Amino acid sequence: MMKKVELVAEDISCNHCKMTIEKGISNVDGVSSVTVDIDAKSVSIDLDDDGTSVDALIAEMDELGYPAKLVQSS
Ligand SMILES: [Cu+2]
Repeated sequence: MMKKVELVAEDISCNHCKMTIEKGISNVDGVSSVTVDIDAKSVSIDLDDDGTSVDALIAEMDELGYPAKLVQSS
């Protein structure tokens, strides 16, 4: 089952942030794709594994230096 998660992180400000987050989150188990929208400060994540929790994604965002909140998951 595919699952989508959208996070928002207020500290996203530039292309460096985008690249750091896209690289870091794509390394989390179960993540099939991740796209950062700099203007919206959003992180859109496609999961191919229901076992990957939103908490794990938010923990990785913390590790990367971008505290994040859940917008929605489906
Ligand atoms: Cu930046």
